[in-house]
Amino acid sequence: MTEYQANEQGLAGLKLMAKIREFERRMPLLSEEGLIRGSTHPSLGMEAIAVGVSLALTDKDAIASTHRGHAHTLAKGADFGRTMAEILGRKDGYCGGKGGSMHIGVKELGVLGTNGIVGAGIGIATGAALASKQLGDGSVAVSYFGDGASNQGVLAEAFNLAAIWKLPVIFVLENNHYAQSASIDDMVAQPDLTKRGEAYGVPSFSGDGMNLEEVYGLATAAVERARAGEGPTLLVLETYRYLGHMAGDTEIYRTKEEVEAAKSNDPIETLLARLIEAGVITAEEWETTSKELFEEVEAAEQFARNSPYPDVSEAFTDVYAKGASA
Ligand SMILES: Cc1ncc(C[n+]2csc(CCOP(=O)(O)OP(=O)(O)O)c2C)c(N)n1
Repeated sequence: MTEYQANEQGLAGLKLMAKIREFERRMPLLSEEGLIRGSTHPSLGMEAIAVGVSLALTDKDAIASTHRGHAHTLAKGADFGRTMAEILGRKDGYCGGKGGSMHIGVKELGVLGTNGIVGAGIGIATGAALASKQLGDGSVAVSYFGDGASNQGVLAEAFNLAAIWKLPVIFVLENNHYAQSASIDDMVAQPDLTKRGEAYGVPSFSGDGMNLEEVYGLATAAVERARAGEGPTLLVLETYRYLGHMAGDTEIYRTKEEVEAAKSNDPIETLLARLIEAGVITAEEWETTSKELFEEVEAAEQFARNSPYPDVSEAFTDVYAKGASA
């Protein structure tokens, strides 16, 4: 039993993970209903990374997310209703419904955007860290990216610049072992991905991405290093996505047994068991609490459903920066 998991902070993390999971569980259902245009990429099973990293950050810190970025955005403090509205393309969404699932930005929370271009956030976060260093505002930037994205060329340039300039950036590699249908075993010859960081002089650590406390501990240390001017850190976190890559994924590239085995190490269930054992919450109390959390997500969904679509006259507003010519 560890100190973090067995206290109120652990309970707050548990609640946030459960609420995010309920939010994400609804994605395929909303897609089936035809309410989501294009695809969404839920991250059930991967909640401990988003929550554990976010708990180590403040509103002033920035994150650059991925195509699988709802959890990162929500964990950073985004409103569940406005996030859902954005995914459904509604006016009350953070980008007026024009960004959708893969382009949600929340400036006031430092959410620089989920991103449909695999690997793009690596460069964006490194740029944000360069800005932080030049402004001297003490903020750090986090780039979340997958094992697939780790093969993108941008990683080499960003890691190198971040290391030589000692930029306050944390590279969070979510290793869920698949890039769409491609297994990491077929895509990477060197399975130890921390070597990617070490090759560029970026201190690199691996950890259990299904364990909230472990993620929080690694992220906290990386944030401290960054704020102290010591430069970038790479965190390679082992995780698994329970659902397919997106709605309609036939999942022929993995077995049901493999998915079930991964679920036996579920981040929510294991933390709940520890909190119960430590007397922080009882099973009955959790039943009531989780019902309340689900009701909050239901309210967020209703808020989004009731929000109108943006007017067609809005199609070109907020698309270019003021003063720029099209
Ligand atoms: C530059 C680019 N190449 C390819 C794609 C198509 N694509 C979308 S998601 C994805 C897999 C990404 O895998 P990974 O980085 O491991 O993230 P995960 O989906 O596992 O979270 C691919 C290849 C894309 N969106 N952008």
